[in-house]
Amino acid sequence: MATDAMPRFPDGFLWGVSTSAHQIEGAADLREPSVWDAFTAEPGRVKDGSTAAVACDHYHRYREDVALLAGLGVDAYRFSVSWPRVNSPGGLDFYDRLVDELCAAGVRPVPTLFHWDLPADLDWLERDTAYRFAEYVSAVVRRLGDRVGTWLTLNEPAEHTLLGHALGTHAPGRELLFDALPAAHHQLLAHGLAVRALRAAGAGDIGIANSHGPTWPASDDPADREAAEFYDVLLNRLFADPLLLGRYPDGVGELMPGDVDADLKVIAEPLDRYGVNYYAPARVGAPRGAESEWGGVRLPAGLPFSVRPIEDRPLTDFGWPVVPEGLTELLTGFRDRYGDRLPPVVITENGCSYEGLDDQDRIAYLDAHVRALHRAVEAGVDVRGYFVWSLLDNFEWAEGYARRFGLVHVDFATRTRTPKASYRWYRDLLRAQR
Ligand code: IFM
Repeated sequence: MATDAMPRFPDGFLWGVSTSAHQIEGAADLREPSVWDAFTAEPGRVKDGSTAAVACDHYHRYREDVALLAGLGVDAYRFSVSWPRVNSPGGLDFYDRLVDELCAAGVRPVPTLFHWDLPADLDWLERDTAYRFAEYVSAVVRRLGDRVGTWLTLNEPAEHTLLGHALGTHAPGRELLFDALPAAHHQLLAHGLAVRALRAAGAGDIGIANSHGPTWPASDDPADREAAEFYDVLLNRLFADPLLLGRYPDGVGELMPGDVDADLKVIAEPLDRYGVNYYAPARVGAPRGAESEWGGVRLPAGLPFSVRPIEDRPLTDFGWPVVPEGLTELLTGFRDRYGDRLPPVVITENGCSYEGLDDQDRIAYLDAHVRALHRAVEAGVDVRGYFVWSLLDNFEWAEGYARRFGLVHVDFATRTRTPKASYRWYRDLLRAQR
């Protein structure tokens, strides 16, 4: 970890932490099922065989968690609203209580309206799901809009499409490869319809949380460069170009269903902020006729690219390379690519999985990434906030409880919360920034 003082961020910079409903709430008996409940019930889907039925039991312990946020001194808390819970009697009451508690603690609520827990009877391959999403969003903003000023529509539609619909390692477990693209289009359409619904209700500060990372060609060989460009289109541009430029990258629009040009007008509704979830870059080369590995996920041999290891870098417990300068590269690259079409950026997720209460590795990771973020600010990127993933250790999807991303340790037998060394480090960083 660097020992020199952390540089100051601009006045008004928003410091926060993130979580998501399915990963922390529990109280599954008090909501309708989501696609994740059905998925985790299938043997072998989640590595440790666990479910999120209780998770951190945040539903019952939210007051304790808001007290942890207040102790941390964050300006804002990014959580997600569970669509299946909102569909259940009394479901919105929970978010009403949570938002009241946050406001009383002086923490700005920043809800994400979809973080992968689709109601079990819905399907992103169906266009109608986008319209159902907008109805649900209208119900949420009607109830919470008097206290919530900042909204995020979707979390990481790229991963939800790739892992959930193309590769089948996440819910709903489909293995459609490129036939999964309609699920991406319908999520993007849902995003645009949600922006319209939020604006109609008077909301003024709207964004999305998209995951992005630089793509590094494995070599200068034209075949590696071409493969890396393909990957960049698939993971980055497919989800940013329609929002920011109002068009799909060349060759992609033809693969999408419906009246794509008309839909793009909805998808490109202007945004007030652009949320970026950053974890690591990817090194990508030409296919090698064999499986490759992407962040712990097996990629089939038939893809037009292969993901290669990033060597000579420390790895997190998840096996993800630690590359802080990738964040600076990503943000300056986005500024160059999208120019004044890029709204002010907020880092809506950044973090790492490590074991232990004295989590010096996490402190080093976060310290280096916050400095890398500052370099992007110095380079002229308009960055307005940074959210650590995550407040609590939680249900890490197909990994179950084996990956710990929290600033606060959760004992999953007792649900006892214990702040880690990184919690105190982040608290001290925020105090010094004030
Ligand atoms: O836990 C996830 C989160 O739900 C979405 N972004 C990445 C995190 C770490 O894998």
